[in-house]
Order: sequence, then structure tokens, then C-alpha cells
Amino acid sequence: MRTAMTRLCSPSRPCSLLVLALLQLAFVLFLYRRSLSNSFTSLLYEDDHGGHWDYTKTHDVYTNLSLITPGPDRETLVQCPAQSPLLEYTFLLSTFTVGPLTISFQKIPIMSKIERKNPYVKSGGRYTPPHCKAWYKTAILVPHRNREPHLRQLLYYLHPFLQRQQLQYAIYVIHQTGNRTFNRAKLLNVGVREALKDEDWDCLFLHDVDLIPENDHNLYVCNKRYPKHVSSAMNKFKYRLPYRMYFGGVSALTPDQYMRINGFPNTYWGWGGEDDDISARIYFAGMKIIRTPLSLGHYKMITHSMDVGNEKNEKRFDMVVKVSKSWRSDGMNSINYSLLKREELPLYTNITVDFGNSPSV
Ligand code: BGN
Repeated sequence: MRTAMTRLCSPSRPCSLLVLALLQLAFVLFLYRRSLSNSFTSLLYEDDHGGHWDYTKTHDVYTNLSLITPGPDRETLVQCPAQSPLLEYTFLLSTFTVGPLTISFQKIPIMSKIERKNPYVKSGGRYTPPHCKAWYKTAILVPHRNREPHLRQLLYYLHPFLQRQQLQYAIYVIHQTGNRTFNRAKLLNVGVREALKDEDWDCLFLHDVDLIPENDHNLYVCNKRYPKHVSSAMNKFKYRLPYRMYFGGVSALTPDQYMRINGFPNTYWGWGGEDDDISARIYFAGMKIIRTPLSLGHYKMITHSMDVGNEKNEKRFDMVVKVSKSWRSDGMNSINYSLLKREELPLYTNITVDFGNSPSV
């Protein structure tokens, strides 16, 4: 009787599938073992302050936005309240929290409509509350290529969402030009470097273009101690974490946390694995991952087919098992790119970057 080994590997059939499967298993075991051997035997979630949200009752993300009016002289401003009053609304003399938002992708809004609905957003997609000093300054970084309809949906929902949280913020879209395979993590490194030239941001939000937050109490601020995984409950994964160490979608790090992990890897070309690399480097750098509670971290994904130029990265299994060796030398300290353009558009700052045209992977 032939063994499973000889059935999988023979001179006519190389063992690459078996090797890939074993590497994947080794990676999963490695993360699992680390998660047991460290003190984080339970998943860490931020406190959701007892919020129990009913997602069958949703509200417009533009609720209360008309209450924003021109502000006085900036010198005289006082600190914003600890909790933004724009997250509440009054009905029949009672006050309610908005929370779950109505998100629909049926119509794709045009840019001029989004501009009209957000009159206090300034050139470059920047905003500062006109009537009070914001507690936090958050930069939103969005890696992008050929997804303009998704970008418009994101801008339509994110601008009012952030203004109602009374944040000081700016949205950066980092666009990869050329025909080389897409590189999400490297685009984010570029975004961080460029954004930090503008402002001493308190918090960096690394944000996929196709994910829309569904609860306005999901505050776009960082956790002071740990890198935060924000999109903890995506509709794509039935509003649960797909696996224990998942770090994809939307995450938030302070500039200091970002530099401590040497930023993100530059070497993942194509789909998959870079988020697992980031997750591993957080632990190698002596930190933990904290998450937005599942009840608050709801995200709706804009459905789409696989992008051309972002095919699955076949090397990702080999790469994620080597993070302990690679993370110190592959990241912010090794990035090179040519910045082609930096434009202050009405709703975002567009950073166009070239990673070259060949090789294609
Ligand atoms: C995982 C991918 C992630 C992706 C999630 C969710 C890999 C590497 C395996 C060692 N990781 O499987 O990159 O974000 O699925 O889609 O493929």
C-alpha cells in the first residue's frame, strides 16, 4: 500500500503542495504557542462601556452634521467635551445615542456631492473642530489602486463619521502607480512617512478602502499601550474574528508603536500574509494586540472581485514563518520609493508613489 507521502510526492509530482501545507501548519502552531506562552491567554478587547447595540435600528451618518457652524477665533477655544455631543440626538425632549449607522452601497456618490455635504473639510481632506480643541489628531491612511468607486463610498461615510467624533484629522490616499503587483503594506509605510511630515499625529489609522465602519462609537483614536485591531467584526466574517491573530482591514497605532515594530514589511507583493507578518512583529517587539470590542467593531465590506495586479502572493507562507528574522531589517528602516505627486484635493491628500514596473511579483 502506498503511503500518503508517496502519493503526494513522487518524481512526477513534486512535494511543493505538501511543503506549503506544512509551512502553514508550522505558522499556525507558532502563533498558537506564542499566544499560550505569553501572558495573553485571553484575547484583549478595549472596554465598550457596556454598549449593547441594536444593528436593526440604524441612523444616518450625517445626523447632526448641520450643527457644525463657523467657529470663533482659534485662540479662544476650549477643550472639546470628553464625549462628543454630536453622537447623540434629541427626539421628543429625550436624548438618544446614534450608534449603528445606515450603510448602503446602492448608489456611488459623486465627489462634488460629498464636498457639498462636508463644507468644513479643508483642502487635503483636513478637518479641525471649529468650536473646540480636539483631544486627538488622527491621520487616516488608505492604500489605493483602481478602486475609485470604493474610495468615494469611503469618503462619503468617513468624513461625517470623523467630524461627529470631534477629531482633528486628515485623510491620505496612497496611490500605487506603475504595473507592478500591489503592495499594501509598503504603501502604508509611505503614507506614514509622508503624513508625519505634515503633523505630529497622535494616531495612525491604517484603513482598507473597502471597509466602512457601522457604529459611530467606534472611536478613531489609538490605545496608548498597544497597537489596536479595529475591524474586529466584519460582515465578511459573519461579524466575528476569522482567526485569533487576525490583524487585517483597519488597525490603529501611535507613531511610536509603529516605529517600535519597524513599520510594516515592504516585501509582500500581492494578496495576503502582510497582516499576519504585522501581527507577529507586534509580539516580537514585546507588545500585544488590543481589539475594538466585537459589538463596536462592525464593518461592512464593499463586495468586489479579486483585483487584477493583486493576485495571491504564493510566497506568503514562506515569508510569515521568517518574521522573527526579517522584521528588524524589512520595514521603515529599509523603505525606498519615488514620490511622483502629492496633491491636496478637496476631500483627501493624494500621494502617488512608484515602486517600479518590473518584476511583476
Ligand atoms: C489569511 C491571510 C490574510 C488575510 C486573511 C483574511 C495568509 C497567510 C497564511 C500564512 N493570510 O489567510 O492575509 O487577511 O486570510 O482574508 O494567507
